[in-house]
Amino acid sequence: MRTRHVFHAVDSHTEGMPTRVITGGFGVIPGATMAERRVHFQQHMDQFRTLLMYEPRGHASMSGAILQPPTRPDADYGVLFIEVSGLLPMCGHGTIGVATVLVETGMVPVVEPVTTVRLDTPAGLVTAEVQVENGAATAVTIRNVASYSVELDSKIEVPGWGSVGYDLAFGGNFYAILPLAEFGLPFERARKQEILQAGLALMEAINTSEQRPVHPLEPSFHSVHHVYLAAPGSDAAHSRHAMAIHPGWFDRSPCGTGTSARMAQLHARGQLPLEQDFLNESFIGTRFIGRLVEETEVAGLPAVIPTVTGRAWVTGTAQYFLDPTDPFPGGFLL
Ligand code: PYC
Repeated sequence: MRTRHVFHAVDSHTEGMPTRVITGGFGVIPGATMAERRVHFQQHMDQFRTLLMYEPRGHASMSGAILQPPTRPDADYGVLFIEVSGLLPMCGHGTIGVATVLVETGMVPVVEPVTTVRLDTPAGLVTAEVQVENGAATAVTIRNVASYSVELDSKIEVPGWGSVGYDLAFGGNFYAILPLAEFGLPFERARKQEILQAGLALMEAINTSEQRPVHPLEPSFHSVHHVYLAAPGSDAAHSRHAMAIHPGWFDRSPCGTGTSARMAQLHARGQLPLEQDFLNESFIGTRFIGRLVEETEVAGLPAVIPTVTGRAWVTGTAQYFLDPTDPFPGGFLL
């Protein structure tokens, strides 16, 4: 056996969506904040993301998180979120996976019945309250970063689909939110290819127009890579959706940052007050419970603080290698 690198991983899934938690192998990534470390990683280290996420070590819907020392004194760990799509400013299912792994491996001091884990993410401090019973993490509630509605009732011309109406919100990533019916498609997994194509076409249209969003406080957070396509009958109490994600996959989980953006959008529409449960269901039928707990602002824009509750399970541990003769040092996708 020969290897240039060894990456230590604890694999998990959150309501069906994988989080490969990289617990060792990177050392400290340069940057004074996790947002700076994210940019450094994008510019100088992206081949390790593709090595760990793409085939043959991962797959076309793979997702993970790299643990780091925190860059701020009020956090326990720093986290970078990696996916086939790139590096996310924040990831809800990933945070639930990380918190579960930290508790179940004893990487944080475990207190029953609730262990609090404070994570330094590129988008800001996110706390996770982990319910613990006999050493097992049974549920995790994250308090997410400030989320806000960017636009309501926007319209854009989408090649092949005509004029499409959508709302846009930030919940740690930017989300276009619209009823799937805008594309005239039924909410059926058998139609997933058309649903995905519609979501990707909308992202492309927004990102190549003046409607491409940029976060007012952090210009490295920009563009729409996620489209929340709501099922018929979805409302502010219970919403089902298919989450189309760049470059071409669906979230298996109900998407924590998408749940946060959806709640910010419903709040801006006057449909979801504070302290009311919001049940958000994924394309495969798994569920998160969201709640808005505070009103705040982001650069003068009205914003809300969401919490999201879900569950994760540890699925295994691994060491990933890179043999010096491996013809695919950055992996590949078909
Ligand atoms: O849970 O926030 C989330 C997420 C983002 C992309 C996939 N899942």
